[in-house]
This record gives sequence, structure tokens and C-alpha cells, in this order.
Amino acid sequence: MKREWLNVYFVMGSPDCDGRDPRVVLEEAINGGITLFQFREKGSGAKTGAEKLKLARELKAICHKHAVPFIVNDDFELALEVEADGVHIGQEDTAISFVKERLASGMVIGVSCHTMEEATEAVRTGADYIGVGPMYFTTTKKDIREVKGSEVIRQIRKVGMTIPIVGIGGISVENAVEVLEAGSDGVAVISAISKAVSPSFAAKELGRIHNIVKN
Ligand code: FQP
Ligand code: MG
Repeated sequence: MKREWLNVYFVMGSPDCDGRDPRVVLEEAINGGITLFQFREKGSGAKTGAEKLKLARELKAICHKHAVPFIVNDDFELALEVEADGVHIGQEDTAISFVKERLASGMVIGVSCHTMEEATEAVRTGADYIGVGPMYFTTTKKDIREVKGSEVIRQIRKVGMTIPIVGIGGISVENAVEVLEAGSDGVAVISAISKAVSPSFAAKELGRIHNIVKN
């Protein structure tokens, strides 16, 4: 994968879209310049089974039409089935080693980390990138760990780890600069784009901020 994939990473499933069509929200986010998409069909009202599979295929098609890579959250079997570009795995999900053995060649594996120790272990076991969070308080995810802000990212960079990092959790245009300045390659957001009046404008703003900090 390219580090630049993480610049503006949009994570979303149908429950995050406030009743709007997730396909339309994704199209708008892509128009606004997102660089990576993760299908995270979770929470109340989330689709399962054949409906989840259908939505995954539709969202992947939209991504690929615009050359945006498509990642599946948690479910590596679904990722394989829809020929996703990768999978994102948390500390409470299937073990990285188990997932890595089963992925198709070239598929990316992202791993959630909350501490320096987890980051070190993720690198050792072959993660392609890590998602570090929660940066800030969020209501999108119910089972969050302690909020530590950008401190963990700063620590990881301080010891010289070069793995691609994306910050996640409560990130918005208000605090994205801090995350990027701490050493994150990009920002991952759910509601900042999915619940925005204009997902396209929200994505564009995050891209603009990324550009200012990193160039
Ligand atoms: N980082 C990222 C990424 N995506 C995620 N989904 C998470 C972290 C959180 O398993 P996890 O992963 O802790 O919770 P959940 O499966 O409920 O999302 F960096 F890719 F943006
Ligand atoms: Mg997970």
C-alpha cells in the first residue's frame, strides 16, 4: 500500500449515515477527495448476511470506479469474497497471524492499536498500517478504550517506528491538525464525513488541512 492512502480515510456503514443512502454518501465523500474507504457495517440497524454482502459489493464498485481502495472492517472472509483491497482488524478481533495466512496476496492488513506495546506487536506480526485511537471522545463506537489524544502517536514516532499511521476517534476539522502534527500520516473519520450536511465539503476540508500540515 501507499502511505498516501491514509491521508483522508473514510470509515462508514449504513448506520452512520442518518438515514441517507450510504452509496450516495460514499459518492459525495469520494467527490470531496477521500483517499481510502473502510466498510464498517456495525451498530444498531446494521445489515447482515446477503444484504451486507450486497452493500459491500456496491460500495466497492463505487470506490473502484474512482480508484479509491476498499477495505473491509473485521470480516476477512467478506473481504476475500468481495475481493477487497484489504481488511482492518482490531485487538479484540481475529488474530493478525491467522488473518494474514488467509488473505490473498497483495491484500493490505490494518491493525487497531491503543498503546506503544500494541504498535510494536502489530509491526512485528506484519501489519501494513496501524489505526491509533481513540484520539478524542466519540459516541460513534460504544466500546472505546481510554482517550489519550495524539500522545501515543507522538511516542511511536519518537522511538523511530516508520509504519504508516492513521489516527481515529472523534477527529474533525477542529482537531485534525494536532493528530497530523503528532506524526500521523492521515486522519480516519466516520461521523465527521458521514453525518456532515455536505460529506463532500467535509472531506475536502480534511484534505485541505492535510495538505497544509504535510506540505
Ligand atoms: N482504526 C481504523 C482505521 N479502523 C477501525 N475500525 C478501528 C481503528 C477500530 O476493531 P476495532 O477497530 O477496535 O473496532 P471496530 O471493529 O468496532 O471498528 F485505522 F482503519 F481507520
Ligand atoms: Mg474490529
